[in-house]
Amino acid sequence: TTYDDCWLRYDRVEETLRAAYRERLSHAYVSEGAPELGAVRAELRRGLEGMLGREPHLWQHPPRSVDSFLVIGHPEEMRPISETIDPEEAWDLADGGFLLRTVEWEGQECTVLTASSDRGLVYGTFHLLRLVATGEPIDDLDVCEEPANANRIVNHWDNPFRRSVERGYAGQSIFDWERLPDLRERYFDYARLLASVGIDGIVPNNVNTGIPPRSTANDAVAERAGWQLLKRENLEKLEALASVFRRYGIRTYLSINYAAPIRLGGLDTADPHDPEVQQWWQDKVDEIYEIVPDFGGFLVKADSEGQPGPYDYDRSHAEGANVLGEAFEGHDGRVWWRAFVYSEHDDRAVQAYEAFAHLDGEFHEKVTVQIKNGPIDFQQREPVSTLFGAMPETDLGCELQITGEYTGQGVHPTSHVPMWKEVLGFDTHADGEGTPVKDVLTERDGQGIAGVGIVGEDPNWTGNYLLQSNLYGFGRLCWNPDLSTEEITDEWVRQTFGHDEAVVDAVSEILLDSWQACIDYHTGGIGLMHMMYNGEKTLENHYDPAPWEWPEYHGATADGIGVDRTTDGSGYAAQYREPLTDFYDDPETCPEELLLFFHHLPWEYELEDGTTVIQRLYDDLYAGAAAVDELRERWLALEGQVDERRHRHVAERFDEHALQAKRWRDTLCEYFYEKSEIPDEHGRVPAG
Ligand code: BDP
Repeated sequence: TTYDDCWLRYDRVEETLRAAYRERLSHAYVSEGAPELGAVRAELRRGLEGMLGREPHLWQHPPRSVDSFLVIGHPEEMRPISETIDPEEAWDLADGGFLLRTVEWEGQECTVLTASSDRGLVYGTFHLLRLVATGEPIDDLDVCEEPANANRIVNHWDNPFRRSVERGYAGQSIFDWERLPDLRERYFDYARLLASVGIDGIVPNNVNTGIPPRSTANDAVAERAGWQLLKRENLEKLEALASVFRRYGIRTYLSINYAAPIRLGGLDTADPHDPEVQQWWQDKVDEIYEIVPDFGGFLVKADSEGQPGPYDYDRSHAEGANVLGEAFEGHDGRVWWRAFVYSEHDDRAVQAYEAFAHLDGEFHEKVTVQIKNGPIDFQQREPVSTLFGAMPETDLGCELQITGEYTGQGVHPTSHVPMWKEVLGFDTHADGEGTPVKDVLTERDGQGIAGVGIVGEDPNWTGNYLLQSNLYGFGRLCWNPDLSTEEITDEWVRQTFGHDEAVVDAVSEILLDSWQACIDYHTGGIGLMHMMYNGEKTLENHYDPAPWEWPEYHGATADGIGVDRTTDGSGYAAQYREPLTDFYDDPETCPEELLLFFHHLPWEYELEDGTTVIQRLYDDLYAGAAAVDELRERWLALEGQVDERRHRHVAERFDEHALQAKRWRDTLCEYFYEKSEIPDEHGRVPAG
């Protein structure tokens, strides 16, 4: 292919291991039936041929002349399965779960893969192939896996027809609506990548379905914006796309525009209380299911950044969402309603909670409220959104950003995995101590995790080869939030770069250290954020430093820095459950990494180790830029050990990364010096 295989390279496994795998996997008896099973057979052929040097022999009955074989099918379906595994075990698993077990059957050794859903068999197949790719033994398997999160969705911010990707840094959109229903090879490969890590849904179009805010798009372009995917001719295109993803157990969704009853339906209102509007949505949803029978549902950005919504009719977000939720009654799909809504409050951190928390219990059962991980906007590090602890009666979903809008975009190889671990592990205290976000998200079937997509048309999919690890890690964590960052990173590196220990160590260390470095040079490590350049109109860059642009987010003045978000300040801290409020309210107990998010402190306020705030900021900014130099050195040292194409590509990005980290360091140091008039103890600021 002309583009990269990412972690599905299926490189030949070391000769010493090959025989053992061949013994077990050269013969496979695979159920025929659902389209997913075609995907299973195709993947087995491709994976095993690559890794073991020959395609497996596929049987339609148990092979008799061999000592050992692989068998894949539903419980009770085939004798080597029904006679060795209690079907209840498989039926009891969550949708997508599977069992992978070594058993003896009529004198033969069988590797059995069984699941109650076709999707589960797809996941189990990828799991087995991953074991081979990572060099794990498979002679005595006893694996029982099921997804922790019921929904694991990628939200593409792709603008259909124009093929641009909002916050995409890897080229244009892979989805070619002009040509659909014609299919591209790339759809199949993308579906394989997603299914291999357990993703079960995609929203192929941007949440900005109207003319994107601040865009200079003319009317002709606006006519082609995402809202019009609800037209019948486009739904037929959607079904073509869905037919590919369905083979891999992935359901297709749509971002919709709240004013669609007006724009498409010719009504003069989109008021959710209007019976004609209700009927219009009902008819539209029914029509979609006629065309796309496994349609996943709607994603909605309403009353946010220029998009229409229920506020236009003085209705609440619950009233707004429920008209859509009702339209999904009787269908196997639902509405993902984003909580990314601003309000009147001066402090942006306070706003989403203000708009949503009081609506707990009012949402229709077919509605999920999708909350960004933090209260601001996908910053390098944020406290966890207060909403996760505030809406026990509502199906909540968590929105993460796979693409690196604020973490170095397609250039800096910042791993988001440790950040996501921190978010999912955060104790909300919603139901007393020990109610982490990951548990809040897994109470009911209408919940889950959404990630803002990262892929584009670039040959490497993600802008920088190393950033493929974020798509991989996103899926793995949605499947199992208890996997450690180290485990996920190790799996990804081995499948992507092979098993040379020097390479595995170096690449893993680069990724494991990348997030802290990113925080340090972008913000210093004590809770500042949102100091990036926004740019003029359509040129929203979010990449370069510009701390003077949004002073309200860092609060630097002559006397100190940080924003008072305590109970007596903006009140954000008071939105948490106790004891979190007290904990954040007091600068003595507030964790240092979030200190300036919650507190405005004098420049010479002493931190625990005796350093002053201003000195710590200088030190962190310098440490961050130095860390990037070191990451770059580690990568450069791999020359000759990683193929030249990938090595050179990543090295070039590191050159730019190292410059950009210093640009951030110097811009921020200078700015903080101007405000504080306190020089660096080590003579670095002000510069020479
Ligand atoms: C911001 C992005 C903007 C998105 C918005 C959103 O800069 O492009 O449209 O979030 O999430 O982070 O809707």
